[in-house]
Amino acid sequence: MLAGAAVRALGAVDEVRRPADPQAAWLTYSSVDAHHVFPVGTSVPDTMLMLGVSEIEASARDELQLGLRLMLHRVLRVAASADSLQANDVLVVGTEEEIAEWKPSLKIAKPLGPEGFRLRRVVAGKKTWLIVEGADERGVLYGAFALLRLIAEERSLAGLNVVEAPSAPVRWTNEWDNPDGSIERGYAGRSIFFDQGAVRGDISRIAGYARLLASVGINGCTINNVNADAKLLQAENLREIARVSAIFRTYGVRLSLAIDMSSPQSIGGLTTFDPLAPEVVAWWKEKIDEIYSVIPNFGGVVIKADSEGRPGPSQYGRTPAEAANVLARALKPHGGVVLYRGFVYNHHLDWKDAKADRARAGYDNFHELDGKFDDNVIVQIKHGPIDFQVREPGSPLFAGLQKTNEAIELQITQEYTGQQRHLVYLVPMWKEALDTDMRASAKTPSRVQDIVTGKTFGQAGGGFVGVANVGLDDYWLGHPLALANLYGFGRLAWDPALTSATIVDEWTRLTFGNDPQVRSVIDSMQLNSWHIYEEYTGPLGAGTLTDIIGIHYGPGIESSERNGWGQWHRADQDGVGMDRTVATGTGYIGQYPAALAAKYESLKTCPDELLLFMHHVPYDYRLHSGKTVIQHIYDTHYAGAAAAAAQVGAWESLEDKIPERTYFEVLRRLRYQAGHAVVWRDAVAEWFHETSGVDDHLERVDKHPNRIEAEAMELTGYAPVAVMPWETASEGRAVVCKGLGGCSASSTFARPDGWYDVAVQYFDLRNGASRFTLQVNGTAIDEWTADDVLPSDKMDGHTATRHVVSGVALHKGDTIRVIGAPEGEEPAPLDYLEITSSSASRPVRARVAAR
Ligand code: GCV
Repeated sequence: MLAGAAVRALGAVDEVRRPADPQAAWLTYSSVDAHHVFPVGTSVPDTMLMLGVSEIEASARDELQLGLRLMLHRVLRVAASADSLQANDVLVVGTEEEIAEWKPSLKIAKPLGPEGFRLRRVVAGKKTWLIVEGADERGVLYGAFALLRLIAEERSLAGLNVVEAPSAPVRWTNEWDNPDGSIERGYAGRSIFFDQGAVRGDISRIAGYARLLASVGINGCTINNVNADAKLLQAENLREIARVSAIFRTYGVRLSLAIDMSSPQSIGGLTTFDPLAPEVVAWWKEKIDEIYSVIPNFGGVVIKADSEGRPGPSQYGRTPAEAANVLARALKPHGGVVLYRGFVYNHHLDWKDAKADRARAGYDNFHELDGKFDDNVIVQIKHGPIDFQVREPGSPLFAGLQKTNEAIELQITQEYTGQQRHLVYLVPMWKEALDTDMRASAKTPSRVQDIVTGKTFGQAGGGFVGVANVGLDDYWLGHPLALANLYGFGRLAWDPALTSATIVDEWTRLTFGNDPQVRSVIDSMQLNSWHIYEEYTGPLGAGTLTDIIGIHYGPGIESSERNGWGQWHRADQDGVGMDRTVATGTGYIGQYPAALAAKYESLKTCPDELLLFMHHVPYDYRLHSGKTVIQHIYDTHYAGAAAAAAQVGAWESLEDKIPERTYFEVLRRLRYQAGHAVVWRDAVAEWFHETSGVDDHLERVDKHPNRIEAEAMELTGYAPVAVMPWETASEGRAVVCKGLGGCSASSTFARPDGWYDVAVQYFDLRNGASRFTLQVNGTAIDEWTADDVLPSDKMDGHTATRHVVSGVALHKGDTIRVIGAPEGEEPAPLDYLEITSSSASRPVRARVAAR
């Protein structure tokens, strides 16, 4: 349809993005050098011709106006109609159909793929048209964002000719938000959607989020936890959810809901939720019709069933396919889909059974159902067979379903990868999964990305789901640099062939500008970060050696053993690793197509980085690298912690080039991460040392010449206690202060005079904010409050924290004292001091004393 007028006010976008507002994320639209974008012979358009009037095209128009105004300082006039168009330099925006209707000569025979776009610059006599052409309305919006990205990157538009379409129709995020406003595995504040049991009154953050999603081509968002609360399907809640959907709609994002399979019983009042019972089938149909009556562009439902205690069809002897199809048939007339999660497993496995294996569950539960799912059902499969560990192989289920739509589930929220306190750019990890060649077909490529985009088996209804869990935090995900993961998820879903380096460089440029130093430092910090994190956490595919049955954050090496959850690494005094071979193990490897199974089955060809996922080996087993397994564990943990520390210096080199607030937000986290990496290093290295009895060739493990244990200091008020798990405190012990007036721990410095860095290792519990003061000869040289909100109220691997005071002048015989003042339920717990020669070039002043 040709647009006559209908120009929506610019306000909507302006409200979302205020200058220098972190909420703008990568849509900062900083000024660019117009000469790069419009080189000699070209000029910046001054007029925009909007050929369509839909809500989504209006969003495209607003975005283009905003972006050009901020980046090129050009306020675009919107032409009232195509007929009245006088200007020579025009930005033309519309769908293929609208453009062909406006100027038939511009029609290109080959149609764009669904949701795709074409950007081109056409010169016709005196007229120059910069054309944003979409296959449909979403394509127009995606084209607008793509053009703005090119401008932000200062690319020349002189020969503009770009044609793109997304790799797959499903490009969704899942948000694990609960109606009470909490977010399961969310690390960035409370829900932007819900509060106190219902949709929030203030939903102002939602437009900003939808805009970010659309800017990278995400077209769906499931707003509630897969551990779903059935009451969200009640009429009054659906009406409220419709408010959210109306905002999403303007950015082409379809809202969807996670559902609880027992809803027909729990909120519907039926006596059963057997998916095949006629009254249950009727209930779902009616409910889905009701949803569409209030949310006309509803995307569909996500189902977690028979998993981690959730109700499911197995209760009635029904299969996931039978359950999924009931929903699929109710959704079909409306164009909705079912995402049925392949994350179905028994969490009461017998850990003593050497053949039991959680990794087998996805394939075992779904493989036989291949071909039994309706065509609007998509099986949503986590990228690895366990649960978002720091390293896993691609799930064999990807190749196990050949007649079923599949979506890969990637986790943007860093549940097992540092919870947005540690910098971990996840795109390289996702790329490894997506690039894994399943060797499932001799004729067609069968990388995981080929399978989920339908190229291998022709099942083209699936795609990509990213568990985002953004929150009310200004930076959406907590860590400002973690936004590269949300950005990267969208870009990969659009085009999984993009490289990790390309994606991060785009993100850096859009977020921080085109300064080469900024790009090079941030890109390389991000690109190295996953490897660094893996080095100091979970080695060789053993999994993240964290507190598996709890919060999944700090080290907790034994927690995965001797329970039914099946995240075992099976480390004992003789060796480590899960034997998943066909020959002697759980048989998991046999779930892969033969060629890939052969590679994993043989120790000769199994890649080192997956060794302990696939095999159980003795500690002196030699890797392809030539190192023994145990020495590799020691070396990588030391290397990883050192590399984490080096990230701090890299970031500091950008001090003058990053907006101040963001600079300090990141710096604080990197410093914390460097300290926590030492906690990880020591916990893992010392646990394996103790368990294996094998010494570190480089004599680092369990040897800390610069350390002064708190329990060995002269204590006033402080009392020694044992810490559990033992490996999360130096020597397994710390001291706590029970006296309200404060306690102190002192030591006489016995080393040569010089400049030193003093690291104070303590525990920062969630339920208190103790004060610490560091004194030298009675003069306070630093003081701080342990007021971080780490995810535990105990002394353990989650709360172990380090505060470093750099550049302290110490003389032999000085008295070093830590004074701890408890607050709340936190007894100012202290673990040790570590005093190392300082690299700092300037001394600290006695800040506190001088005040
Ligand atoms: C939403 C893991 C997480 C759970 C999560 C589950 C899932 O087990 O720890 O919090 O539940 O995966 O993906 O369903």
